[in-house]
Amino acid sequence: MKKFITLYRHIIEQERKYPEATGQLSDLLADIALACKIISLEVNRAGLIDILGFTGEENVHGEKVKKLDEFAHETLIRAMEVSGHLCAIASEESEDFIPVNEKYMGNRPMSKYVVHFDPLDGSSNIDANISIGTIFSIYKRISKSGPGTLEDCLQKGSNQVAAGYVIYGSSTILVYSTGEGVHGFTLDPSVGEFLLFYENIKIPKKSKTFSINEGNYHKWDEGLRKYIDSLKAENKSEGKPYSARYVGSLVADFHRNLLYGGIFIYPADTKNPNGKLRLLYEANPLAFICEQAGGRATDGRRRILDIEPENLHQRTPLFIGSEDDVREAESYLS
Ligand code: P6P
Repeated sequence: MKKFITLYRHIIEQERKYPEATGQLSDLLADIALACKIISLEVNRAGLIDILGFTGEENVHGEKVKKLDEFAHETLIRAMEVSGHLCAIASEESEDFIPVNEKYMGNRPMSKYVVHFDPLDGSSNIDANISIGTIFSIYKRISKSGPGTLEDCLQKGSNQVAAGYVIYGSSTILVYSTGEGVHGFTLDPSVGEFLLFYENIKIPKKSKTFSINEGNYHKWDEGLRKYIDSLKAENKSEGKPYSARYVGSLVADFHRNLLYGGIFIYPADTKNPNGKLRLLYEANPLAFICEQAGGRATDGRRRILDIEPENLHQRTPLFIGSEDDVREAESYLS
């Protein structure tokens, strides 16, 4: 019989491992989980009352409809900013970072956390009922007090204190890590609780699955073309050919590979010299999770978590998943 552990209970248990913990991080994670429950409701209703896509339409309640990703963005901000634990927020939906207003600082000497998030990655897929997700990343601030600064937001991924994602699919799954392993929860909508389904997730060291958009084949580095060709060639001793699995929704592809093994690649190419995915709120949080689960995440050369960010929305090539597969891919690249 599985242990009946809610997300909040699990977070508190994690916090108890640190006697000096103030409980702020636990509170923040609970706020994010609350926001994602609300987003899950809206995403699952979207197909029914067709609130998808366009700003300015009216929904059945006669309310001005926001795009789902704008809705997710605002829901996350409203859930977190009042906690008094944040000094700054950076979102895929916002050009600049959002310094959290002094009035929410509470009576604490300083609100010590910064959060990055992609509120609804892959939202263009929802019309086809393909899983989409929220990705988040949490840092401690660098500045001493007052509203957060850009410097607080531009930290390398190895400074993360926590990261996670939520997948809105056949069920709503939340996966997170505070540096003590990777843990997965499933939302039970009947009670509104995320229940533990997988503690200490470990990604297989080697896999038989690759995820990449082969439509871009002719835009890739020659070494990458050779690597992908090698995965498709018959080679029984190396367990090849691999299976190709590509949903086109980062959290869905990543989550499947995390559980079953696999390598996900969004490389640089002649059209996207730095790749398509964003460092701060896509690559870094997933790289943190992947390494905590025993996997590897690089840009083809450098460890993702070592990359010093220069701007909030900078892109990076991403090779992430089973360690042996990522290393093999790196060996083919010039
Ligand atoms: P492509 C979705 O738009 C997204 O940002 C990720 O979720 C996904 O992995 C990637 O883009 C898919 O990009 O170019 O293969 O359609």
